[in-house]
Amino acid sequence: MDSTEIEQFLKIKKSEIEEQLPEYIAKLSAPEKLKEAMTYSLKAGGKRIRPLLLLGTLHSFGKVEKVGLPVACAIEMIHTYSLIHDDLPSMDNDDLRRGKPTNHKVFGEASAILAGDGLLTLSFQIIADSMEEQLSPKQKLALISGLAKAAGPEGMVGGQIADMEGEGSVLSLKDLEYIHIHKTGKLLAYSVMAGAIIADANKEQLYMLEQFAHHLGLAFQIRDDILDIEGSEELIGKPVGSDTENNKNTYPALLTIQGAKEKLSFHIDEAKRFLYSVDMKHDILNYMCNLIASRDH
Ligand code: GRG
Repeated sequence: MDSTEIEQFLKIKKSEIEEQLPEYIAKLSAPEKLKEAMTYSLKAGGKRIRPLLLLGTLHSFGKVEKVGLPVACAIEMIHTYSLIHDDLPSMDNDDLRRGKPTNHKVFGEASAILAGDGLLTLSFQIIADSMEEQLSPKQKLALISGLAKAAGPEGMVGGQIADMEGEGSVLSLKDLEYIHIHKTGKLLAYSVMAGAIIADANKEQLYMLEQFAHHLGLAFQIRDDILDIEGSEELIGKPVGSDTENNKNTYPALLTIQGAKEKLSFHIDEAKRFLYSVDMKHDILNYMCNLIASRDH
């Protein structure tokens, strides 16, 4: 596919994901206020990069993408829950997310916590209940266990607490990498791995894609760090330390912006090296690498 066709593919898949997400909530037999709070954040926008990675991986293996839609939606639900909880007064205490009032600003703190809890648990229900015919019990178990690992204490939740604990002190690159890999990288990497599991990839392909996804996840977070501070011209060229505006540890803080950009290119190059070692189509995932490296939001 050329780049126009890839953009079209991603646009179509994004709207399929966005149509499907609220449908899962609408059919729940649950209190309306909870459903409203869950739907509010699911419909609040976002790039949908994780579900698109899953569907892109399925395309790479020549599989019908539709079979991956439930797991793609489950991943986006976990991501949305993490953003709702991250915005809470006890965490980042943010009023706005994607330009809209945060969940707790609209529905109150207790309801926002429950909306997050609802999205987290519903994601597993969706995978367990879906695709009776297309997936073997072994594949379903691998998908469920992989998602729990990526999102839970060994993944995103572990990364989030390490991030909180590191606030206020200057971390080593190794500690910062732990945070990045776990807080953001694991769920992003799972999105690729879930596509590979659904496509019934073999052991070697799974290994190569795991390496690909690991580097892609790090690149995604480094780009996020760069975007956070790129506006502050005076910071360019010198370490910005952990005493920056929001007192957070970032790659530019440790390595300067230039150093962070070099790390970003390194991880993108490594991601592509592993991607091209897998015998499959590469066009969409290669395009998504470039998108992640150069994204401006
Ligand atoms: C609260 C358990 C728990 C975890 C929170 C994901 C996370 C962990 C916190 C979000 C804070 C943050 C800005 C992390 C940096 C990278 C990141 C995950 C950005 C948001 O993801 P995008 O860019 O967001 O995919 P959109 O809005 O496009 O969905």
